[in-house]
Amino acid sequence: MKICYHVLTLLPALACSQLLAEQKAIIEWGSDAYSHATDSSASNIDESFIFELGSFNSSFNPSDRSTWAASWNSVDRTTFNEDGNFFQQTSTLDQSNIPPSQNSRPYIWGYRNRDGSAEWILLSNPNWAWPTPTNLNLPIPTRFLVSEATTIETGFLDPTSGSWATQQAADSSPKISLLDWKKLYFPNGEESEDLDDPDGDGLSNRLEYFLGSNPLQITQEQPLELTLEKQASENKITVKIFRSSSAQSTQFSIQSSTDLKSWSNDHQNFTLINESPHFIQLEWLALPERTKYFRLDVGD
Ligand SMILES: [Ca+2]
Repeated sequence: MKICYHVLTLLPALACSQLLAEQKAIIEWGSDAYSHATDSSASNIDESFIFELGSFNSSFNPSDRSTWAASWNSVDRTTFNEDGNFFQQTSTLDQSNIPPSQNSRPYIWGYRNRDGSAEWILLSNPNWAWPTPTNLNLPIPTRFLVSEATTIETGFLDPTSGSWATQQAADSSPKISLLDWKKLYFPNGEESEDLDDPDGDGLSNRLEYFLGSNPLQITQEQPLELTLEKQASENKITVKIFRSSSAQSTQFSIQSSTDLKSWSNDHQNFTLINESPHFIQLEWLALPERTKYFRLDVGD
């Protein structure tokens, strides 16, 4: 009330904005439970899939998939519930998070958060609409449902049977920040620091984010794949580092040790030989040593 009074006195036009700032729009979005949802290899979609509600800005060109991620404005996201075979989220929009391009239609973009290939479904309906800054009063309930989508930019949807599937796609899945990624797994502001390891698998939250693994479920896969090829006078050490295509650019380095106590940064000795959004492969021609341990250090 103090703010309203202050604004009313000095700048009457802004008083309305202040009042509107208190309005909120509620959007329920998702898929029907127990729908038949599969990936492009006809395997059931699992919790490695993330679904986002958002819109594209004006540079969105449906025929150029490589630009999609850069044009994407994410409003909210959720993971797929593989027990019930659905995803569902209730998002609250106010002045702070209405998509910047209000004329752009809402889209639901589903993608696999960890895999050797990009899998997407991107769908919408011309009747779906965002609230506007001057009218946040959407009908209650406002629902954007997969079963009602009519525009499929990639993926498949069969409204008659309720089936839908993701599709192989060019590789530019949306990026997610470490902070937003943590909100997915610790939604109610639960404390979990970047270096915490709530599932006790030896991988910190920051490393799980880098790998695209679930921080609440023990990860079996090793983040590093190490091979040694003995040559005449030197050893060829190859390191393959797996990473999530959804993680934003993250600093990492390879460290080595001969006693597991003192570690030195060996990153500068490695040469990049292969790279994809899902892995990095490096090589080092090193002088033979008896035993050497390697570890991956992921920074901020
Ligand atoms: Ca962990």
